[in-house]
Amino acid sequence: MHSRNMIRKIFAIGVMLVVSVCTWAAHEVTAPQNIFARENISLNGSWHYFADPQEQGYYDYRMNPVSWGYFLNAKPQHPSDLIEYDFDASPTMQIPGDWNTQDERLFMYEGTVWFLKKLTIDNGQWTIDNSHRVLLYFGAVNYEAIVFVNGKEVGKHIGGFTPFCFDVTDVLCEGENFVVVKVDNKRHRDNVPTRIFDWWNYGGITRDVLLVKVPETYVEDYSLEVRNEKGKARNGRYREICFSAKLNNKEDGQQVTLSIPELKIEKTFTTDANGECNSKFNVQCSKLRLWSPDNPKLYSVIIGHGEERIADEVAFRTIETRGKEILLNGEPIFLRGVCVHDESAYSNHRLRTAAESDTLIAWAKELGCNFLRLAHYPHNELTVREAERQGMLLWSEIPVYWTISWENEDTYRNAERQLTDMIRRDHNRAAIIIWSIANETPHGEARDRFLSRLATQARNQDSTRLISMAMEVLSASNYVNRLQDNMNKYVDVVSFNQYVGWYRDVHDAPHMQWEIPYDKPVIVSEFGGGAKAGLHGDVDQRWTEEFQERLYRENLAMLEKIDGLAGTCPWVLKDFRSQRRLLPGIQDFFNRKGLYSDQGQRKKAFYVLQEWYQKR
Ligand code: GCB
Repeated sequence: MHSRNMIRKIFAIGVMLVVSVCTWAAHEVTAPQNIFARENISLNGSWHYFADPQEQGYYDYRMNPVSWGYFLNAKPQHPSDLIEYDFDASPTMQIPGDWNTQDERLFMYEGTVWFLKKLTIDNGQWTIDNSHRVLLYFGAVNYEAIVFVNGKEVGKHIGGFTPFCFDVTDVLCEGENFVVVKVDNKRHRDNVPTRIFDWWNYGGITRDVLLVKVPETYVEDYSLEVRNEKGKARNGRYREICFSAKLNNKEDGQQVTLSIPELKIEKTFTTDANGECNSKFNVQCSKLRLWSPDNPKLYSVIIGHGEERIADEVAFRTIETRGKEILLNGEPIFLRGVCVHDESAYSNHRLRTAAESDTLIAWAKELGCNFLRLAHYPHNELTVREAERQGMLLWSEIPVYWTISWENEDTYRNAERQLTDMIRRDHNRAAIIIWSIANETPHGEARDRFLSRLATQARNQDSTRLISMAMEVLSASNYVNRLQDNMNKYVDVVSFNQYVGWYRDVHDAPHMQWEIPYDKPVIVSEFGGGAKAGLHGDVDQRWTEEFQERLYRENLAMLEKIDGLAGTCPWVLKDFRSQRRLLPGIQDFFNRKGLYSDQGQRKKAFYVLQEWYQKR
């Protein structure tokens, strides 16, 4: 064994010599706002891969990390050389994409898979000079990613649904380069989410990969928000627009420009010693069209700094609560919602394209929705942008789900990082009105400490949106349900999940009473039951469309009576894959609570909800 390791080490040194023409100083950087608007080369497409269940490309037989690991992409230099992997001879899969649905051997696989992509940097096509940086961006990798460029580790990331980025300027070479990613989606007790969750644990590089070229100093982040109407200015009522921008370097005296041609706004701001500018200006109400589901008005904006021109489309709207009401642009709104997972219709894989987002949004619109609960983790940015274009309000959530390790500080840090990255990516998306910090978590002191810290973070990072979480109701007596949660004081909207008719007898529905002792709007963030599309029978026969249809009738009649009901989000838009759903012939690894089947068949309950939403 020892001599084997020696031989490997010699190869490793050889490969390292080849790649050592580059100097290493790669590091993680904050993913820039609006990444797709930056100059970039897409690394999407076909990547070589192979599974490595024992992680022998990373650890030796004593479980110590090895220097000759598969990240070197080593090749035999001599016929007697021993190298037990070969990326080039291994199959390819499409990235972005999960491995479970691209290779049937990996359908249930949870472990390590190695990926390789080669890229050629042609200096004529893409000059890398001293005045620019090159960033390697991943939209999401589930769950742990260790990234190597030309054999050198550039960084590690945990968390399956948020973007991350490395500065790889000093690791890239002109000519041939290779990126290797070790992806591991094993579940662990202390992860976020933890070991158990009711959706498919899609592994892989599931969202876009880009090589991004930015100036040495660039606009890392910016935000545009509108405030409520203000008193009379000379030309009538006006609204305040707040603009802020932040450079990646703390450079003062830098000029940042903002242009909104349709509003005839051209402004220049100067950064302070933190490399930031924060400013406010007035726009007449009569000129500004606010965004709403009925009128999803977007404005083209351009943020400028030096040679940079970052084009975006932004919307202006306000969201707030008044007593038990939710106000959009100052007017009460009822949220006609539905929950959805980030999984494509028809082919049931981790969603990859805007067209796949469109299908889900179109299905929700058919149902009469103006609101989607993006469960239970940040969804693809494409969905958020499509929803905004199409006037769909959104709830966006982090996967603090069920039984997180509340006492573990690393688990907390992980959750907070996911929250921060979700907010950072999407804080310019007016469609998102609610940040949700958790789903169905068990009451207790440690959990309260954990969640109150998260809520405070969410509030500090974004004071312009509502905060909520899907809570659980406690039975006070047989038919009396009381929502009593210490987290009440941290949320703007009280939301809870309940499954009368599925996990509790449907005949209880007419007798149920809901005690919600808070002067806040209420959203029922989940209710529903399963049905296999096309299975018909008696209303008392579980899994039939008739059973689900009655369950919806009973639930809607029951929920209508809730004081302060401001929205409903039944579970769920379409049937989705879940390893928890085993019943052969019925579930076959699908949670069947969809109002649509995964193939788009509308179940009978769809029409019950559609009719109810038409009246709301
Ligand atoms: C819930 C969870 C959701 C599950 C659902 C179910 O309460 O929040 O993730 O999929 O119930 O189908 O049981």
